[in-house]
Amino acid sequence: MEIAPGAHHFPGYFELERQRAIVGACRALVDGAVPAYVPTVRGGGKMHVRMLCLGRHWNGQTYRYEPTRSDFDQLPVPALPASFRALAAEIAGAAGMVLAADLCILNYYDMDGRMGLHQDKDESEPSLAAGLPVVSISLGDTARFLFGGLKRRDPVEMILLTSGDAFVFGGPARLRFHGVTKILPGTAPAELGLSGRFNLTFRQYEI
Ligand SMILES: O=C(O)CCC(=O)C(=O)O
Repeated sequence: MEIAPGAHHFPGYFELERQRAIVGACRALVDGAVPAYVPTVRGGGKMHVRMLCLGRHWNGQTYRYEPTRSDFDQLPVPALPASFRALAAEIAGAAGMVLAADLCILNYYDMDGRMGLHQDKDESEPSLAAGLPVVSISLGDTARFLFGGLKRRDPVEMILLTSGDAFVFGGPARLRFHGVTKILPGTAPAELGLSGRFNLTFRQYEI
């Protein structure tokens, strides 16, 4: 479903078994040797998610990507699993786009999780100029996702992202503002045994 030029929502893209496999991988990663953490951003505020970057680390102080978590614990960023990279390519292809993801931001939202309206614009200039898409996968509790325009004050559309949904924004939609206002507790499929929500966003820094 193309909701705007370059923006595609795929409700229920992943059936339950695939969701379960991805959730298992996410759980192992966020509680792994290099665990997810709550970033402190510029100005000192804490984000309302637990974040783990794969492939490249997004530094919440500099808003730049780097190989080690220099804003937190100095650990090297874990690799982006090949299976994750393949998921991103598959979904981008379903939207008629190409993505060789070299990084993923994996966020866990608890029932109070949220993310303010923002643009994803910290990838390289050539990547942004080419409109290489952001590919997003939602698992677990439903999120109220806001999708706006190219200016912060443009009108926003509210979209419910439920477990198994994929969302892609590239080309003319690549720099649209977006955010998450609310997690709807208890809405995850019981079979996942997950309270809260995982969201994976794949991006390609390098062209
Ligand atoms: O959780 C979501 O659906 C959006 C995540 C997001 O905006 C981001 O990681 O930049």
